[in-house]
Amino acid sequence: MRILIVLLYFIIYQSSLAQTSPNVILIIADDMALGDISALNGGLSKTPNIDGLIEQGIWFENAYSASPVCAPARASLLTGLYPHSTGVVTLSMLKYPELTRIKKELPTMADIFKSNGYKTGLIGKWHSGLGNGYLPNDRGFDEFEGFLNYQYVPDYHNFDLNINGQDIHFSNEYLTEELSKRAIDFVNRHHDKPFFLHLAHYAPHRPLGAPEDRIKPYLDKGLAKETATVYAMIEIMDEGIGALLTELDRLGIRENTMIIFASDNGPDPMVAKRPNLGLNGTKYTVNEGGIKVPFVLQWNKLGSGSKSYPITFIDVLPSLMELCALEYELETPLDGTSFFKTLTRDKAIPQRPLYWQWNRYIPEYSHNAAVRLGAWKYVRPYVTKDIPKNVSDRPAQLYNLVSDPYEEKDLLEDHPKKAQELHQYLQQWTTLIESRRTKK
Ligand SMILES: [Ca+2]
Repeated sequence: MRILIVLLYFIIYQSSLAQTSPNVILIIADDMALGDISALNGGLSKTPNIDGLIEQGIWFENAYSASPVCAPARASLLTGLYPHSTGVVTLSMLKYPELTRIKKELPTMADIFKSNGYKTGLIGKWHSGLGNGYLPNDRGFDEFEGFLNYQYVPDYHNFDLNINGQDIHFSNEYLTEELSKRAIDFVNRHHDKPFFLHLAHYAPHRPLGAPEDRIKPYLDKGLAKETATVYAMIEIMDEGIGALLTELDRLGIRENTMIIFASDNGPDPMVAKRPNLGLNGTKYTVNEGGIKVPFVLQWNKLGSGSKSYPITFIDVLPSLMELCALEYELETPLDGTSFFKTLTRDKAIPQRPLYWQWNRYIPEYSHNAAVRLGAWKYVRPYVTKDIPKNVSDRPAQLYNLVSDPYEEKDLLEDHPKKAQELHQYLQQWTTLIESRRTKK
C-alpha cells in the first residue's frame, strides 16, 4: 500500500511539474572554465549570481559539453544529437558552410518549444549555420538579437548585432551588457505566456576586453592582465544574470521559470592561462579540461542538490522535453537520455557510453576521440590543429576518472581488456555516426 501511495505521489508530482509549462532560460557562456566559478576557485573570480544558482539549484558535478569546441557543441545542445549527426563538425561557417549548419530536416530545441506554444528567442551567439533557411529565425527562434559568427564582434565595445535579420552597429556599448539588457527586455515582453529564451553570451571568449576599472581589482590581486580581463568579463556577465533573475522576481515569474547555466567548452589555451581545478587539457581537446563544463539547473520546484552521474549536452533536449511536457514527433531518435526522473527521485541515469570527437574539417576519428563508460575513459589523443590527412598512430590512453580525475595515470597497459572493450565501443559509434553524418 505504501509503495502504491509513494508511486501515486510521484505520478501526481511529476505530472503537476509538467503541466505548468515552465518558462526556460538557457544561458551559455563561451569558453568559460569550471575553474572560473568563484564558488569553485576560492573567490579568485567574482560570480555571486552563478554561485547562487549552484547553491539553490541542481549542480551536475560531471557535466560535459558534446564537443571541445563551439559550433559542434551548440548544434548538439540544440538538437539532442551528437555533433556529427547534426551536420556541424567544424568551426568556420564561411570556409565550410556545409560542415557547419544544422541539417534542415532536424528540428531544433527552439522548433520544439515553438510548436508547443512557447515564444522563443535567441539572444547572443548563433554559430550553427549560414545561408537561406539556416539562420536562427529559420530554425525555430521567433526572435533573434545576436551575432551569427565572430566577424560580428571585432571588439567588445565595437560590434554588430543582427536584430531579426538586420545588422546594426554598436560602438558605445559593452557587448555583454547589451545582451543582458536585451534578455531582460525579452522576458518583460513575453512574461504573460510560456517562453524559451536562449541567452548565448560571448563572454569570456576572445577578443578579451572589459572596462579598465573592472579589470583593476583583479590586477590588484596580482593576477596577470589576461586573466584579470577574463575574470572581469565573467563578472559583468554574472551581474547581467543577477539583473535578469531580479527581473523575474519583479515580474512574479521566478517560481515558474527554469534556469540553466552552462559553458560550451573548456578554456581557450590561446588566451589567459588560468587554473581549471587541475583538469588536464583545454578547449580543442577531448581531455577533461576541454569538455567538462559548468552545468546547473535551477528551478524552485526541483529544490537543490548535486548529481554525480555524467551528463552531456545531448541529454538537455530530451530532459527539457520531459520537464516541460513538450510533444513532438521526432523522425530521428535523440542520442541523449532525459535526466528528468533523476531530479524527482533519487536515482541516476543508467550507465551508458558517452562519446566525443573533434578535428578541423571532415572528421578523422583516430584523432582527438574519447569514450567514457562509468569510471573509465579511453582517449585517442589530439594530434594537430591542422586538418588531419592520415590516421593517427599516437597510442591510445585509458584513465579511471574516479580515482584519477586529472587524467594523470595512463592505465592502458594494466587494463588491456577494458581498453579493448572501450576501443570497440568507439569503433561502433564511429561507424554509426559517420553513416548518419554522410546520409543525404
Ligand atoms: Ca566556445
